[in-house]
Amino acid sequence: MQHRGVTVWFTGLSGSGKTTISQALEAKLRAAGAKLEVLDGDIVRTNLTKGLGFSKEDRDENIRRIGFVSHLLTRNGVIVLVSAISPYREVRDQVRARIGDFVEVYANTPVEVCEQRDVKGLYKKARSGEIKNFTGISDPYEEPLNPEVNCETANETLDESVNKVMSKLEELGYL
Ligand code: GGZ
Repeated sequence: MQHRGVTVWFTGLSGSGKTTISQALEAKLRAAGAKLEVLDGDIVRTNLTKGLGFSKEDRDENIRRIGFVSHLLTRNGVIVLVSAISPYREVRDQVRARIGDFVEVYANTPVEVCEQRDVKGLYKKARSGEIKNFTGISDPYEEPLNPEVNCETANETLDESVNKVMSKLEELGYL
C-alpha cells in the first residue's frame, strides 16, 4: 500500500475509545501493508515517559516526548497512531505544529458514558479519592476546537468511527 507519513493523534478521556479505535485502525492498515507504529499513553508511560505523573507539567512532558518520537517516525514515512488523553490544548497544538502531517481524532464520549463503562475501575477509584487528579472527574480536559475527525462513540459503531478516520486520511491524501 502506498501512503505518506502522518501522525494520527487520538485524544479524549480515559475509556473514551481511543485505544479501541486505534487498534481497529491498526489492524486495517496492517492488513493493507502500511508501515505503521503505535504509541499508546498507557504503554509509553512504562518506558519512554516512565516516572512521569499526572500534574499538568508531567502530562505536557509526556505529550511532548510522544510528539517528538511521532515526528521522527512521521518524517520517515510511517503512519503513527498515538492514543493519549492529552488533556491540554496548547501542547496538543504545539505538537501539531511541529509534526505538520497531523490528524487529530477526538474520541468524543461524554464523561458519564466513560464512567459507566469504567473498564479498568479507575473512575470508581477517582470518585472515592483513591486516584487524585483524574481527568474528567477531578482534573480538566480541554476539548479540541477543530479536530479533523470527531468520533461520537456513544452514538456510532466502532466500524463507523474507523471508517471516518480512514476517509479523512484518504481525503487529505495520506492514503
Ligand atoms: C487520567 C489516569 C490517571 C489520572 C492513571 N488521570 O484509560 P487508561 O488509564 O488505560 O489510560 C489512562 C492513562 C493516562 O495516560 P496518558 O498518557 O494518556 O495521559 S496524559 O495524556 O494526560 O498524559 C488511565 C491511567 O493512565 N491514569 N491515573 N490521574 N488517567
